[in-house]
Amino acid sequence: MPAPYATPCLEEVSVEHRGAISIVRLCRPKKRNAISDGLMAAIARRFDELPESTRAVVIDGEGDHFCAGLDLSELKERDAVQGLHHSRSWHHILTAIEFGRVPIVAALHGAVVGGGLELASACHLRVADETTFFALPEGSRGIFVGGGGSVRIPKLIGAHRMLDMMLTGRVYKAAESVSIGMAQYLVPPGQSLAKAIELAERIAQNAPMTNYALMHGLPRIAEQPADHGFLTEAMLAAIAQSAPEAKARVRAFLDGTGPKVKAD
Ligand code: 1HE
Repeated sequence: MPAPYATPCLEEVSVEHRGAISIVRLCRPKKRNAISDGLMAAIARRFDELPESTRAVVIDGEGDHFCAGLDLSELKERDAVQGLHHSRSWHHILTAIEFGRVPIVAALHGAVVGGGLELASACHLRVADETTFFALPEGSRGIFVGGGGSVRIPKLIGAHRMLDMMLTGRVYKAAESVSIGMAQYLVPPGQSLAKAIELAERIAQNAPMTNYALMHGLPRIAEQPADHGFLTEAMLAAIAQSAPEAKARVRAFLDGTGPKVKAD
C-alpha cells in the first residue's frame, strides 16, 4: 500500500496557529526528525487541516536538526514496487504543499539532508541559521533522491551543484548555501524560526490572490515557452487586479494612506 495511506503519527508533527500564520513543526528530535511513512502522512494531514484563516505557514524542526531525511530503518524491507509507490507518495504530498493554498517558509537549522532538503525545497522560502548544513547523502547510501529532489533542487542551485553533492558528498554550509540560492536568508544561530515567522507575517498581509498567483503562476510560467508565459502572466494579472482587495489597496496608495516602498 502506498505510503500516503500510512497511519499518520500526529504526535510527531505539531501545529500552532498564531493569527494569520500557522507553525508546523517536525517533532521527532530523537531521530533527528527523520521522515518515516507515519511522519510524512502526518505532514500531509497537518497541511490538509489548516484552517481557512491561515494565510502563510512556517515549517521547522524540533531539536538540533531540521531533518535527517528519509527514515532509513524503513528502507531496508522495501522491494522495487513498494519503492516506486513510496517515492510517488512523497511526490504527491510535497507537490500538494508546494501548490497548496498558502506560501510556506522553512526555518532551517542543523542538518537539512536527503529527504529533509527535498521537503525544504518544496517550500517557497528558506531561512538558514548559521548552524545549517545541506547534504544529499543518497549518493553514499547507494540510493537516489526520491522525494522530488531531482526536479526541485536543480532549480534552486543548478544540476551541476546537485551532481557534485551526490557524487562527492559535498556539504554546503549556511553562508555558502545562501550565495548559491539554496536558501534566501541567513541569520545567527537559533534565529531562523523568528525570522521565518517575521517573513510569514509579512507574506500573510498580501492579498491572497497575489500570493496564489505567485505560488502557482511563477513556477509554471518558468517552464512555459515565452509566448505561453506572457499569456499566463496576463491572465493572472487580470484576475489579481480585478479583486476588490487589489482595488482598495491601489486606491489607498493614490489617496496617500497606503504604504510607500522604502529602501530599508
Ligand atoms: C536516523 C536517521 C535517518 C538519524 N533514518 N534514523 N539521511 C541520511 O543519510 C542522514 C543520516 N543521519 C545523519 O547523518 C546524522 O544522524 C545527523 C548528521 C543528521 C545527525 O547526527 P547526530 O550525531 O546528531 O545524531 P545520530 O547519533 O546520528 O542520530 C540520532 C538517532 O537518530 C540515531 O538513532 P539511535 O536509535 O541510535 O538513537 C540515528 O540512527 C537516528 N537517525 N538520522 C533513521 N535518516 C524520499 S527519498 C529520500 C532519501 C534520503 O533522505 S537518503 C538520506 C537519509
